[in-house]
Amino acid sequence: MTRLLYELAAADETLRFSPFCWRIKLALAHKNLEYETIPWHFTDKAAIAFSGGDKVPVLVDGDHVVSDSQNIAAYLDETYPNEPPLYGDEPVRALTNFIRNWSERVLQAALVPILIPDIFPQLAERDKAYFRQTREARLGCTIEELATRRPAAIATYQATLAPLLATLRDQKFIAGEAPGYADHIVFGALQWARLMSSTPLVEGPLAVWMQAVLDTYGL
Ligand SMILES: N[C@@H](CCC(=O)N[C@@H](CS)C(=O)NCC(=O)O)C(=O)O
Repeated sequence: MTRLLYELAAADETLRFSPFCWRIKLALAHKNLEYETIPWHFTDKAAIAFSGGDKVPVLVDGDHVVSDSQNIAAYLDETYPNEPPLYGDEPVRALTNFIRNWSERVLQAALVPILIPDIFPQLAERDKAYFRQTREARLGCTIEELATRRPAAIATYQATLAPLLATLRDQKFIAGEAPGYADHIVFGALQWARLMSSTPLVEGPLAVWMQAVLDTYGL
């Protein structure tokens, strides 16, 4: 059986930059599950219509089709209980949920104004008009206006890193001695930054931690 993961790609299809897809790739590695990826572009909605959604990640695991990273993580824990847990039991599940909300609503939100202008030129040509229209509508300004605010956006992003940096001074991983799903989630956000930013955003202890996560899984 081939396990398939539909994953967001740039014009260069080796550039896979979705924070949500990265967390699932690490989750699959954590679960010792092999998979193949299918590069997907923002406007390839028809290619994932079978999932009932219009976003990636989408996991096809035999007869099971699961979309949304949250659903996929829950599915993996339910389906592969003998592999290391992602969410696991309370209170890890509850604390990981806090990390997910922080990562999406604070960290990723701080990265959006920095990365949108950097992502745009790297997209496949067929995605560019869609990306501009949807992101400008969401942000209420043009991509070019956003780019002029980069220094302030970087200062905000740096400030959001304080709790993460303090945590990684005390412990090797967010989940403790070994990476857990909380690490996968935050890794995904910073991998998005690392891959797409035109200036370095992930350095020092953060880069060391990211490498330690990758090394754990032999990636
Ligand atoms: N809540 C979803 C979010 C997934 C998501 O936003 N994926 C983005 C790529 S990072 C996407 O597919 N966007 C398609 C679009 O904007 O049209 C999850 O956790 O999987």
